[in-house]
Parts: sequence; structure tokens; C-alpha cells
Amino acid sequence: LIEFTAQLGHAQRAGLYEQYEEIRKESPSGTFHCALAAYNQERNRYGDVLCLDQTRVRLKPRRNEKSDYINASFMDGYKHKNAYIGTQGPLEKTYAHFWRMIWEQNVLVIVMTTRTDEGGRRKCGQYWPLEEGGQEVYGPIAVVNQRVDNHAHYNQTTLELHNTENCEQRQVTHFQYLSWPDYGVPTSAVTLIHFLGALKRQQKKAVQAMGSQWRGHHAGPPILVHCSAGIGRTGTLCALDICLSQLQDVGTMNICQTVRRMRTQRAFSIQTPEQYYFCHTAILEHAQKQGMLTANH
Ligand code: PTR
Ligand code: PTR
Repeated sequence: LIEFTAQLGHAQRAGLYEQYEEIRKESPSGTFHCALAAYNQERNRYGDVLCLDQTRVRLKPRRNEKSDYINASFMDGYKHKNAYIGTQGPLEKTYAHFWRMIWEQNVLVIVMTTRTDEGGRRKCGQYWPLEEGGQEVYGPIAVVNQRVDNHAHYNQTTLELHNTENCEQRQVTHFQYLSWPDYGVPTSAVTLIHFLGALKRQQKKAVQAMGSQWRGHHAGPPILVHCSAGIGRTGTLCALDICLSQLQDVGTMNICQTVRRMRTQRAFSIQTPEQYYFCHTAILEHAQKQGMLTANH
């Protein structure tokens, strides 16, 4: 950490911007065949934001369905394989796929880091019932909004899912962060890290509540993270989570390596030099607050 602090202290912002450009130049480590198939085009929000064949989340095959494709990728966390699913903001055409994926992958926490509309443009569909008491049906999954808690920078919504095919029910918590424009960085690292803490606590609580029902890794099923394209803000949030966990565990972390690795799983993760730089300043700010650092920067 001391090394890291020294590096950030002396290097100009330009140094990290340059490092990001190097990362960005590396070509993707896999193939995009499925994402590029003509019949899957309508399932991509952006024609140039595709997901790698090697890490994509496959929908469970169904009769009369040609494609198992959804623009979503498994991403590893800190010492936790498939800790996240990074995905695009659902399109109306993909709402049912999105909810099926949530059901099939046992997702308990959904994290949304975008607003549905920004700058007069649609960034993400309204894929869940917004009002308390509201109910919508998305393919085989009915979703009921049980409760909305508004916080200063985010909304937390408790959703109940009903699988109409097997009559099972489940609870999922939806977190929406409200102060993060696309291509930009949040106004405050403190509020974003606080948000991260809140959703991690909820994941832990939900996994514990599942008890013996959850037979996978003790940290539980993937946390689903999305923004509009599912690469810029999604990548930044996951990179922060990974680095903060590592820092807490062993006292060091490597942002550059984390981002490089992440891009082999969710291609194009982290979209701007500002987002890459923000990862560094946010961690520094956090470490200072935690008293892990004493130097002034
Ligand atoms: N082709 C899109 C565009 O630039 O409009 C791709 C894109 C959109 C890429 C949003 C990243 C975006 O940001 P985020 O991943 O944070 O939603
Ligand atoms: N509209 C996006 C942009 O122009 O940034 C599309 C895009 C997405 C372009 C990813 C390039 C991308 O890859 P990389 O981040 O590796 O340059």
C-alpha cells in the first residue's frame, strides 16, 4: 500500500491515463461468435459492446428457442469465481431473458449503476415494477415490488419473484445508484463505497438466509451488476470491490492487473481514463478514511 501511495503521489494523472491507454490497446482475449450471430443482434443494446463466448452466461435451453444468448458475462471476484454477472441494461425484448437468467443463476442482489434515462436518452429499460405494490410478468417470472427504501444516493427495492412454471418464490434485492453518469465518474467515492458496503451486506444476509439451500461457494451466487452497456460503470464498480477486498485481506492490491484480468472476462470493462483513475483515487480515499494511511495527499 505504501508503494501504491507513493506511486499515486508522484505520478501525474497522465501516468495512469497512459497506463489505461496501454490496457485499452490490448485486443480482446476471446471470440464473439455468439454475440455476433445475426439472430442475436436484437439482443445486444449496443452493436459494438459484445460479450465473449468463453465467459458468457447461457440461458438454459428451451424447446422452440433458437438461442441461449444474453449479453451477460461471468466475472471473478477476489478469491471468488463467478462473483459477479456483468450485463447490459435490459432491453424490452430481453426482459424475460434477464429475469430467467436471474432465476437460473440464483441471483439474490441486482445492482444498477445507471438511470433509465440520461441526457434525454434511453439507457436502460424499466425492467422491474417501480412502485411499491406494483407487479409485472416477464416471461415465466412474475415480479412484485414489495418495498422501496430511498437513500440519499441510491434506492433499495425488495422484489418478490414468482416462478409461474414451478410455483416457487424468491426474494431479490434491487439496488440503484443514482449519481453516476455514463462515461463519467461518481461525484463522490465515499458515497459509492458506502453503496458497495450496503449491497455486500445484503448479499451476505441473503446467502445466510438461504442456509443449506445454497450449496455453492459460501460467498453465494453471483451479484448481478449492470449499467447501460455493462462495461464502463459496471467494470469500475467490480474493480473497486475486488481491490478493496484484497486490500482488506492482504494489505495490497493491483488495480492494473485487476482491470486486465477483468477485461478477459467482460470485454471492454472500464471505458474511460477517468474511470481508471477514479479506481485509484477512490481506494486511496477509502484507505485514508480507514486510517490505513497517514500520509497526506
Ligand atoms: N456504443 C455505445 C456508445 O458509446 O454509445 C457503447 C457504450 C455505451 C459503452 C455506454 C459504454 C457505456 O457506458 P456504461 O458501460 O457505463 O453503461
Ligand atoms: N461506443 C463505445 C466507444 O466508442 O467507446 C464502443 C466501444 C466499446 C469501443 C468498447 C471500443 C471498445 O473497446 P475498448 O474499450 O477496448 O477500446
